[in-house]
Amino acid sequence: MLPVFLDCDTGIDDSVALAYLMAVTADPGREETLVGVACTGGNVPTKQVMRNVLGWLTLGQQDNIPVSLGSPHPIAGTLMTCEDTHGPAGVGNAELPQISLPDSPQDAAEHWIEQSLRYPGQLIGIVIGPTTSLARAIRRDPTLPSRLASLTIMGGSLFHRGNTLPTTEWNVAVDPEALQIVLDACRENSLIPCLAPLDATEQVEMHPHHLEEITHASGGSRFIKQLGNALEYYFAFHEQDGLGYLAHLHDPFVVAHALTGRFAKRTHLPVAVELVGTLTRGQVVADPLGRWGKAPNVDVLTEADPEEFFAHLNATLSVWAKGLSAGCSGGQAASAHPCGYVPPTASREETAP
Ligand SMILES: [Ca+2]
Repeated sequence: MLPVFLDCDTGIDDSVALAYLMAVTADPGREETLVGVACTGGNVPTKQVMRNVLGWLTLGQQDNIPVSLGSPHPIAGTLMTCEDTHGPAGVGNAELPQISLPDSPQDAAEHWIEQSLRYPGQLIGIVIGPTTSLARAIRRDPTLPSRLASLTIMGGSLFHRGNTLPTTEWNVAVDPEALQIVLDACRENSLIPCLAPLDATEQVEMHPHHLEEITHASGGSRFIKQLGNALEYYFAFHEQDGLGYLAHLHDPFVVAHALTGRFAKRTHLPVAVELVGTLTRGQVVADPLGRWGKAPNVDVLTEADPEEFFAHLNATLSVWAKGLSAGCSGGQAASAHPCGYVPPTASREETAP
């Protein structure tokens, strides 16, 4: 078993990434297993991230996976969110089972520490939202990176325009200090994380035909229908942003690379986060010519192979979604849910709304 820990800010592309991880976990031919999900504020507020994660896990019949809640705020300042990109609830037009949050959810930073201690040297850590929760965990336990088998972070825009401000990518712009804390700790613990910037992830354009192919291959799966409802909102946002009727599928691409090492090339680079600039705060600055005199501290994703990735995503998602038991559809109260959802008693309890 290869334990995978996901930290996300769900989010439409996070939703696809979560579905991909559920599919991999359910596949007896794959060793990777999703052992926990940390919810970090970003695309939507932190509690809404958790509602979305619980909703998708329930719809995907994997509601036994432990889910934790991050801080409502980034390391510095106040949280910014982007409902214009991901929809009012963060999942576009998808209708998810409405799962009440537990009274006392596990803290996401504690969850990181706990899982790294449970699987020392084995845990595959993946962050597809701001690095707030991981940075908080590292502040409590600076040796945490030494216990990870690998760490992959979606973030930054190195030699490419930003998608938030002219030079900044969303995840880093939300919490610049957090990424610098993580990078510093990785250097101190001799861990070279993989950084997946927009340079690579924006090469991964999902077009409507990709979604149609997955929907068809899944035999009209209700899970994929809800995922499609989410993605159609994402297509429309990209079109409104002048990028065409398509969706940059950052997060599932990064997760698939983290698990397989495929679909992109890597290069070593020294990078650091701009924390001060009045126009560029949150920019990830790379030093390809070595002007800082510092050794490379990240493996950066460069050239992506989108079509190979989409073929893999289709094969992984459609087989799994087709096999989900019938009658599991979104938009229903958990108590009446036909998937057989039974609230766990340990870390996630049903509470009154
Ligand atoms: Ca995300």
